[in-house]
Amino acid sequence: MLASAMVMSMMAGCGSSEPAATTQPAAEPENKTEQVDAAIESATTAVEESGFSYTGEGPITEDGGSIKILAQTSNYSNVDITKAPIVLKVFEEAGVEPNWQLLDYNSYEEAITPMLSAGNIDADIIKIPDNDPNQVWIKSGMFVALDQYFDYMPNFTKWLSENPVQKAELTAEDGHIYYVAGVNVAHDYQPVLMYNQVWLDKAGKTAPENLDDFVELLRYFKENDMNDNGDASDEIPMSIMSEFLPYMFGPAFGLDLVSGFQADENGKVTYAAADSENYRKYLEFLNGLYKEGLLEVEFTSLDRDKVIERISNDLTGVAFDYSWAMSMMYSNVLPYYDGTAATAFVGVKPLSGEHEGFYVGRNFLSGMFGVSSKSSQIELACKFLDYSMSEHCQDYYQWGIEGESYVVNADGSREYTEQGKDNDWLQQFGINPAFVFPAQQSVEATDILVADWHAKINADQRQNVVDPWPMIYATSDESDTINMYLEDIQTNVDENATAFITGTKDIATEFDGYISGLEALNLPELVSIRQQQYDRYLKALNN
Ligand SMILES: [Ca+2]
Repeated sequence: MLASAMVMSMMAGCGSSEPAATTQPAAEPENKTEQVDAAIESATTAVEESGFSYTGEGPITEDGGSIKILAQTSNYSNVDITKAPIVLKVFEEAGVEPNWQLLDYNSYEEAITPMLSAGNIDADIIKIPDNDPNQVWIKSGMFVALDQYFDYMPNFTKWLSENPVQKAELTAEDGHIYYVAGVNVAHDYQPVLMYNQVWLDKAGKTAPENLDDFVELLRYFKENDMNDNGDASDEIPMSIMSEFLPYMFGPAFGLDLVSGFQADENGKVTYAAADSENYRKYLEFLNGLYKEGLLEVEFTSLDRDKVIERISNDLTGVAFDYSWAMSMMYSNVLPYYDGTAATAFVGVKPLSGEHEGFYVGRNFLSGMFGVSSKSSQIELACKFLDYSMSEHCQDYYQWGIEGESYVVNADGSREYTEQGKDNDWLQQFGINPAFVFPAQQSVEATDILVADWHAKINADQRQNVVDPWPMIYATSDESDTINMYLEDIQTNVDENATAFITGTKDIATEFDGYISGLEALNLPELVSIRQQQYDRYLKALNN
């Protein structure tokens, strides 16, 4: 099998034409995405010597062959992704055989990074361990500029045309695109503020929309016997893991502390935790909650298991976590949950203060795949990668195969079959195979997995979710400076935040020293780099 696969791949290699040099691009184009745009516009369907042409549907070739893929195993240890029917279906329709090199999901980055650094990889398609933020692999020349093969990538070029933000993010500093990316659900099912609806009703209140009403509600929860056990002192008004405090309260002060860097409407970049006015107010607010016992003493050591334990004992009224937790981990453990929103932990609008609240989403792009410049069959690899990201295949990734994992109802809606509702079975079937293909997550398929009321809350809150700091490739100078300074700054910010909130540092007398401390750690230089990067991003986006 292996020998014949090798012969096939060598034969296929004979027919491949030499691509133009990619490591020495011409002068920087006026507009960053100019080259990519030109490549999209001029892309035609390549017709091969045999007369076969790939138009975006399977098969991708009439000659068979195999594709060597270096990627990850499933994150489910009992799933062999190479045997998953969905994955096999993609190869079957493409008309090629898989030749896998899969590394363990949990140690992928550690295992593949030295291989990439040494450049001794024999694969056609490679899943990179991160998003290559500093263009390390791009600059190594290890990956082909895909825009030079857009004649073979009709699905990818269509997707780029329809997604200008992601196109701008994927365009490297040299104006080329090197990776096909998977796509996260990024504005849906993100971290959200949740209340115990039964406690809210008992208090005769609706969900607060501003900080003042929120504090009033916490006081009410603290002072009253919300769980009706005859003891008015065992209630913990809110149970928030410390990493979610910036998500929950930063926006009311106009701060995206989750991304760290943020740009205002004029494109001016600042560092949120160095905002001498708003960040100070944020710390004063949290310090106030702490002093009053509304933010508990152990907030830094609270983990999700403890939150779940409290909720199962009906001890707490407010939570903040990934939306997923709402019906899947929190509501379902409440003693009186009956499957309806009236007895659940329910997600609500973000809190507002002097600034209108928002939720911070995440980046859409994830899981990047490139074609090796050492591949003996670059065109075939580009076609396979293109086919594997087509809408047709995304439908497999999100739903599986009709009649097996899902059925189509008379009204055209879909639902998972009984087997499809069994997560273990569905994982073995190969649902969302982002370990090996550029898979795109789907909101619709997620809606079906959660309670109906939960899907409705998600749809209501989508409008309040904003993009985080965009993914922007760094130049090597920029990445050197970022690597040198950013980690120390982040550590300093985290340590000081805890000290100011708990009062071991005094905001009135020590906050100015904190700000000048950040300057001494070279924050201004970092902000000017982020400004430079953001300007590049805007230029690519506004093309
Ligand atoms: Ca009580």
